[in-house]
Amino acid sequence: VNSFKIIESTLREGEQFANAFFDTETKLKIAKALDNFGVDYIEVTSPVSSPQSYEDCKRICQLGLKAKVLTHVRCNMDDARKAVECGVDGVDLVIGTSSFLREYSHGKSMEMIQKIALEVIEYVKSQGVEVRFSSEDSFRSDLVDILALYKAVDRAGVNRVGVADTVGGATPRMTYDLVRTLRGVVGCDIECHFHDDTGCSVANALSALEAGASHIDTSVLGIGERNGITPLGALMARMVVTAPEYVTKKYNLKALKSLEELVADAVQINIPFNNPITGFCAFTHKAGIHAKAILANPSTYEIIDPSLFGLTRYVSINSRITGWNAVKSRVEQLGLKMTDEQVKEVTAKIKQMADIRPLAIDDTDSIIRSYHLDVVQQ
Ligand code: HCA
Ligand code: CU
Repeated sequence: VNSFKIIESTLREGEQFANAFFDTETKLKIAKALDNFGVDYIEVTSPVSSPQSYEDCKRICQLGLKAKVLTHVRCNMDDARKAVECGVDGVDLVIGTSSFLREYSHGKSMEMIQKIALEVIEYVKSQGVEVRFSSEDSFRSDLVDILALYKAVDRAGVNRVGVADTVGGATPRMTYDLVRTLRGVVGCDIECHFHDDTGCSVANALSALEAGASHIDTSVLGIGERNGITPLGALMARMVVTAPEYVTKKYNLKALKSLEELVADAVQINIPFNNPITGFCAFTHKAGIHAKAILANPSTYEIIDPSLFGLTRYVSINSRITGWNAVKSRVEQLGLKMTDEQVKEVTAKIKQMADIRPLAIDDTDSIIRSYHLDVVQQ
């Protein structure tokens, strides 16, 4: 995989997050921040949802962003007309195709779905607007059914077809198989959307790309319906390793943290401690063995260079599992002079203290300073 596009859905899927309420000003701020980060597309809530959603969709279209603005609507003529009216660059059409959704949600047969889809696609295209067609709950839909449907919409000239793991039950292997098969059936681009109910949303995104998908849906911090979808930051972490040249050139990685803080703030959540890249300890090294190697060469225990994201690593010496090489580096940072023997001795003191209680950085620094005062300077 050496390239892919992001359909950023914080302003659509993200609005389905339990805590989300975006006023107009917040939406505009998020849209601009996403644009500054360099996402290819920004997907916003359907203008049919509410009068304010309609106004906001229009406003975002008028911002003149580099990113294309999409809205996400049900696959019917009324919704499609409203979407086009707002001035979007593209319309993402969606309809449920699993037997669950056909039976319990909209009640349409596959023949009906196809007929409506072709009509709506033709209309959107006739307006000079990009169009994507996606089945909802693709992984629990009948394979033969959806392949026939995708083939028909591809022939009708859609820009992309979409595969959605609406309930988050797909595995990387299932994803690979489905996308690979679909790749053999349609000529257009393939977009994928993965919910994270079973923790596979990032792995599935990579599998999809490996199988020939071109577009991945994300949201900032993964916010969305239930526990959300593929997080933008986690996907960046994955892809900066898989496709470093593409990712570092294309995206403004140094803006990731402030983008996440903006969204976290807007929906009143904290950035998770174990978040890829921006979690508070994502670049903290603790064990003595790790610290020694990291100080010699960061690649020993880091797959991602934090400086790519404008961040720095931190070597912790505040524990009983620290080692003298790490302590030596801290001694030097503090501008103190000690022999290796002395550093080893003060390391022993730190460990002794850390056996009794948790230490903060100030605690270890004062152990080092008082040792320096007492022993080194006599
Ligand atoms: C939903 C719709 C959707 C649509 C995905 C897509 C899903 O809220 O159920 O259009 O790509 O997860 O199926 O978000
Ligand atoms: Cu979704």
